[in-house]
Amino acid sequence: MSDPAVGAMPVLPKGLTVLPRPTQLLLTLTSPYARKCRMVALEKQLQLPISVEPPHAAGSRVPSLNPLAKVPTLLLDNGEAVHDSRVIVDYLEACAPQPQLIPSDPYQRMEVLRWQSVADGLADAMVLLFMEGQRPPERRDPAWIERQRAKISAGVALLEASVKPGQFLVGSTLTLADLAVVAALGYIGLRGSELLQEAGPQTHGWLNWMELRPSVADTAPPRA
Ligand SMILES: N[C@@H](CCC(=O)N[C@@H](CS)C(=O)NCC(=O)O)C(=O)O
Repeated sequence: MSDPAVGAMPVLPKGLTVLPRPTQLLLTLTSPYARKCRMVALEKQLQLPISVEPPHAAGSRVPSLNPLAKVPTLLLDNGEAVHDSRVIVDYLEACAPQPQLIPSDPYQRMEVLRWQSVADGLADAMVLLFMEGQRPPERRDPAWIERQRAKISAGVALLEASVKPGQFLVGSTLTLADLAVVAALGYIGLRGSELLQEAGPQTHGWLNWMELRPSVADTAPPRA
């Protein structure tokens, strides 16, 4: 099957756009990286079916599709898999350029991708903290835990100095930066709510404001 040009992508009656290749996003509902991809798809009104497949669950297709055995993994109709979340959002942006979430201007583009890097790094630190917390208490490493907590505290402090309720992080429109930061803060709230409490009024106000967006509200991680 040959790919139709992006401009020729059919628009579904509901206003949803289909990707050039029918796809399925393999994920867990708590993954902040997967949530980022889902928010991007929703903002672009892309039809993106999901399949909940924890990488290490029996029967999960993820390990056979992604050598890193991580979610999100985007499965294309030709059997190819796209990973990780940064590559997936870049692909979604290329397939559906509107609304533009990664600016063309080189400086703004760098700013957006730098925020994505901070946000994903915060999520990485929170994942490591969570996994450390799953180990028996006597096998936990306090210095390692402290190092991850310090990264989260520094990131949260940077956000407190950078966000303002009612304002996007880069430029005057929504970008991937905002969605990546929402995903990271949402995951910190889920797994380490005391660390999110450390965030100041600007961050909480900004998060409340972002949560008014359907793409953000509709992808909130389920509480265990
Ligand atoms: N850098 C990756 C991170 C993905 C990741 O770490 N996903 C976690 C779930 S939140 C995972 O699949 N972990 C399973 C494992 O590491 O084996 C991305 O942006 O997609």
